[in-house]
Amino acid sequence: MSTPIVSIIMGSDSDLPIMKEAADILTKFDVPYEVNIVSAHRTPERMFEFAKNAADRGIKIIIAGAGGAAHLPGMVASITPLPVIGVPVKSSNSIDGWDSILSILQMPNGIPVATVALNAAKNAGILAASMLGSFDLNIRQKVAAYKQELKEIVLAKAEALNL
Ligand code: RP5
Repeated sequence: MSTPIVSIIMGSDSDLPIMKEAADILTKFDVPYEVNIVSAHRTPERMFEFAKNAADRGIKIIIAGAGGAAHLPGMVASITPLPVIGVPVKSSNSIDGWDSILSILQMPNGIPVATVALNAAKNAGILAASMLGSFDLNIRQKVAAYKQELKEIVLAKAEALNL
């Protein structure tokens, strides 16, 4: 596989069933990615090393998912100059998901995290591909084709209603 340009990280392997959706859509777009577990609370030194080195390793965008007191995306964003897309995960320690959403969304001025909806790892992958597509025609065409697919699905459903 080619050198990864998107890094998908998550606080725990329990986030994987959700975060896998980011990997799956990046596979569809032929965007090389890596997947790893990096916990802000349980492995803070590992998180620091990851965030410090990601850009030098050739990573362009980080997708970070976490649940509950979801500090991973924001802390990684505070260390790396790369764009960070945050995925709030409704995890076993999450009250109702709002804790994860607000922990990732409500960043202080200066340290943004592009936060997608609860469990919306697929959208995080699409957003990452769209951002890369601004500079890579091949990826842009794949994202455009995907949107065309979505459009055709809706049009087919609308037509089916007009029997
Ligand atoms: C967060 O705590 C992780 O991102 C995960 O969503 C949640 C629960 O982790 P586990 O106890 O399942 O490992 O840090």
